[in-house]
Amino acid sequence: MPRWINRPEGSNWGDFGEHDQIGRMNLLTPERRRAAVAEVRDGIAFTLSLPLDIPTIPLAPSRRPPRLSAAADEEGDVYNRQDAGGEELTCDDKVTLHTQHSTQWDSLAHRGRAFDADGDGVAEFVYYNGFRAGEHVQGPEGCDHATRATALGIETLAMAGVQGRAVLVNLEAAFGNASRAVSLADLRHAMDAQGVEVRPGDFLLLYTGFDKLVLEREARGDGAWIASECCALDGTDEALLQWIVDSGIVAICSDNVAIEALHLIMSPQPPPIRLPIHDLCLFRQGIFLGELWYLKDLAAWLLERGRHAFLLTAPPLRLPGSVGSPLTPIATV
Ligand code: UVW
Repeated sequence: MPRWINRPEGSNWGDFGEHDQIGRMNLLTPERRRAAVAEVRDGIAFTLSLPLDIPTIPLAPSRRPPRLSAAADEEGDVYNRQDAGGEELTCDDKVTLHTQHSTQWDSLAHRGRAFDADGDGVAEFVYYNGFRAGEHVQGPEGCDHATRATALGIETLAMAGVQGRAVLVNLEAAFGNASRAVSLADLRHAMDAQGVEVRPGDFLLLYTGFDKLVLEREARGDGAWIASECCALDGTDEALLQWIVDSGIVAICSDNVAIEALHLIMSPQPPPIRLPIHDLCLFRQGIFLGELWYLKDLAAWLLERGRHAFLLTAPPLRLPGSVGSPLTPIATV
């Protein structure tokens, strides 16, 4: 039995194969990776991750900073443990890690919805390419609330070789860091002003200045609500959604919290699709989303030189069954 016979309007389900789990990442071909390497001119590398324990006060109630502790065996904690000779030491640790707390990839199992994929007249809960909640994305089960995405887990992205040409659009330079829902007209305005050329297979990075707000909040030590500050994409702009489809980009990554403006889910009467960019990208098109990246230094360097393209290397953890992953992306310019 095929998993689906109906696909959502505006989706590409099946275009990359019946069992595809990496969506638009399929557009990242060897030729495009070679072209990406040609963008490296100065050989300077930028680390695009926040420290993963930032924010110390979470931006989402279900997400917490990592908790490190010592690994243990029958003799107790393996931490500063002296070997038998007494001259050598060993440390092993373990971590409770909320995979989407800080700099992260969302996997394609991060957002799904009710849709009548099997055509029986009743909607069922499905993810990209018709993989089902409860069957392919399982959990929580058992006393430890174990979960597992047996399809669309983040390991599928890890195996895709996440390295290619990326372009950065500096929305902070174009519009400042006040709250703004960025339309296609806004995005085009910023891209034209900065000479940004987007090609199929590209990673689209949007710099908003939100990383600076996160770090300033850390320095102040408060939990001020900042999630709606700075630029974020306007998911209600149908022209913007169509541009994302037509552009051939494989991912959208930003220093902000959700890529898209959150006013929809915070309105008293949210529309049926509360996060339209997440719906388009993760559910319908298989376009990966990267959030809370640290882009400040790269954005400043590119702006100063009138550049926008570079080589991005950004694999997630190869953590089978996870629906998201922290990462330490590298931009090489
Ligand atoms: C939001 O916080 C709304 O986005 P995500 O779940 O993708 O982090």
